[in-house]
Amino acid sequence: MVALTSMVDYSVEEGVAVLTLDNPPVNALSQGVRQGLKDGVVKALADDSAQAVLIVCEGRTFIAGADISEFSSGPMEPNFHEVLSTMDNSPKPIVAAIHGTALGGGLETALCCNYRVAVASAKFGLPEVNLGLLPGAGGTQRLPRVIGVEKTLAMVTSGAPIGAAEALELGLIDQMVGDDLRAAGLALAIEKGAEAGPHPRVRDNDEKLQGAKDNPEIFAATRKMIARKTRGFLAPEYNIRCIEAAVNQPFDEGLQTEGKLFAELVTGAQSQAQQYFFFSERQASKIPGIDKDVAELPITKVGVIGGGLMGGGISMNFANVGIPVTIVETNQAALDRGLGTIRKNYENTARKGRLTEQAVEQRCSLIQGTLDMADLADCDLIIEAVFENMAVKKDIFMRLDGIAKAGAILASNTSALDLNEIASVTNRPESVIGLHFFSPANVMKLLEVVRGDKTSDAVIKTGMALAKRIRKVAVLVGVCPGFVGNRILFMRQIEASNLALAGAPIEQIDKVLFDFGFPMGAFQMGDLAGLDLGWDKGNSNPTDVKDRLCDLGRYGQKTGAGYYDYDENRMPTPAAVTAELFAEVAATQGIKQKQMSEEEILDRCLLPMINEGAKILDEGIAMRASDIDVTYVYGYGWPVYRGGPMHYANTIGLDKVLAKIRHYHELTGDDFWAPSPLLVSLAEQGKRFK
Ligand code: 3H9
Repeated sequence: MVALTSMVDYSVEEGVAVLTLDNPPVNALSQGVRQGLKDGVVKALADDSAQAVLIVCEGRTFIAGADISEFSSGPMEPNFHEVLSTMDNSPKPIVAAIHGTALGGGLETALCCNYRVAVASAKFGLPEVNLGLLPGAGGTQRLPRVIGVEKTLAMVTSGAPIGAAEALELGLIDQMVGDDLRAAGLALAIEKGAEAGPHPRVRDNDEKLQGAKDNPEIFAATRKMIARKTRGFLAPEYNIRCIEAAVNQPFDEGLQTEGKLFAELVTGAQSQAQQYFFFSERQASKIPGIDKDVAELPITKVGVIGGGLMGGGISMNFANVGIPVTIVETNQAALDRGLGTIRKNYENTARKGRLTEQAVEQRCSLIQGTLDMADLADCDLIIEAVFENMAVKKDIFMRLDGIAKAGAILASNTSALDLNEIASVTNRPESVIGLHFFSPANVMKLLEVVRGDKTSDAVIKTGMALAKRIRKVAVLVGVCPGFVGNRILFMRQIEASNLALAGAPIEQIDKVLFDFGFPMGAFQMGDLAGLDLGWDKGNSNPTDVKDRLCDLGRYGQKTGAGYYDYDENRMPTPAAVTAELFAEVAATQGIKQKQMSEEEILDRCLLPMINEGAKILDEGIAMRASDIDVTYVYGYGWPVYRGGPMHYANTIGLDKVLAKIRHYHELTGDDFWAPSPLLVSLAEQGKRFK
């Protein structure tokens, strides 16, 4: 065995040059892997004792793609195209032996091999679109030649991988093999090495392109199908253009088109934001200061208090991964309603073909209901998910303290209340944690894990690990009103109302936010959440338009009217009454209404969020700026191609952000606009949020 580089070994076994890649954790195509692959193939071609080449990977996976961390450091030799071209032009057959995931550049590498074998659990995909990119090493030209244009379009625009069985059916792999992948790969390489060439090359076979040549409408159909989901993103469209090039241009020209479009994307702001976000998401799960020897607590049974929309959604997360749940309600009717809604949700998913009938039954059977809190005595984790009222929550935690077994975790789903106060009524504040799910809890990916003053490390570690188990992305935050997500959101909602008072129609404000990339604007979001949330009936504030709307029975979407009027399909139209109320309140406060530019609206909605984010960082409520960004993308629909509020601020430049905030501070004289000391200090030093 010869080490070609620190990441690639070369050996000859039974007439086959075996290139063994070892670049943990995912065998990304770092410089040492590219160099080793290229040198290995060149060496094998000159090696008379080798008649074929086998590429196989150590560790948990085949190559999972280009090394994303190298994109920002500029090109390093050897160029990946050069490596692939050496492979493509090899007269000796090359076999790829695949386990784990062959993703992005990994699949592109496999596509430059003459033969591919894989274990049954292997997955294949071109997920570059999720990084704001396209497969830039021939993937868009080669994959449609193997699996056809339609399937390729689906894969490159969604980024979703396919399994080995489907890959075999589509012709992407030649054989699905048993657990001894290396031996199976070697056997095929020995067999092919004995055959006279030339060996099949993907680039030479255009047969599967013919369908799309005859039916070019499939491109328009794809664009139409993904339009809503990919609004604002550049990469999906660029991927489609590359597949069009594969169909309409000769192979080498298609490669050039792909290269040109890749270069545009990789240096663009969207991909930079998405690459940043890829690492931010992974960083969020790392908690400095917790000893790695701290053991996680076992969670095998969960209790949920409250079977409403939130409690039901939370319960589904656990049932989905096979953890039994007991829901507690205060009366049978509420319990039946809650369990019924859960079943209906599962059945809807089954109707869309995403769940089998059997799975529906299995998941429903994991969710039991009770009216007796004492039934939670054997639960490892109990999550309280009742409405936001401190007295009610304290009462529940006091009772739970007497019921739950020793060591059980007591969690609150509060979205804004003081977790320490809740914990204080128990004799085990170290076992109390916040698990703030976002609505709908069975769909939204974010979980704010709230660390109380006394929460133990083991409980925090368990909370973070549990999130991963139920397929959520967790962000650890400290205690303050609204934690990270809602505290920042409050700022935007306040300023959106100020803008409406100052004369901007709410539909203009919402449109500016929608065009920025949010799924909906501030007022539509208010209507969705319900305007009566936090409204003190009979005690309305006459200068608060939200309260005034509630007085009129306009609680939001659920009553068919809120800031907007809604039709039976929940489509909003502007309501005269809302504009009149804003004008009336503005008049009583001496505010002169005027027209507003889109730029001013956007600045005034987003800058307070950034400023609050800086305060949150300064106070240590969030550990990192990137955690705030993860919260915003997964919890509040901040467009991932803009990275999150803190990344967005960095891209504008903190000096410019500060100048604008100071401008509004001076103009209004309102403390609301007082710049965060951290922002001031970073901006003055020419630094960025970290
Ligand atoms: C590409 O290939 C472009 C080409 O077309 C070429 C053009 C010229 N690079 O996710 P995990 C790290 S673009 C660098 O927690 P899992 C990750 O940061 C690429 N690092 O594990 C983490 O580090 P840490 C196309 C990478 O088991 C650790 O590995 N490919 C890369 O849940 C473990 O990651 C993709 O987009 C990378 N490519 O999931 C695939 N990948 O431990 C991206 C991972 O320090 N990767 N890391 O936090 C994935 O989807 C998942 O990582 C994977 C494993 C499914 C592979």
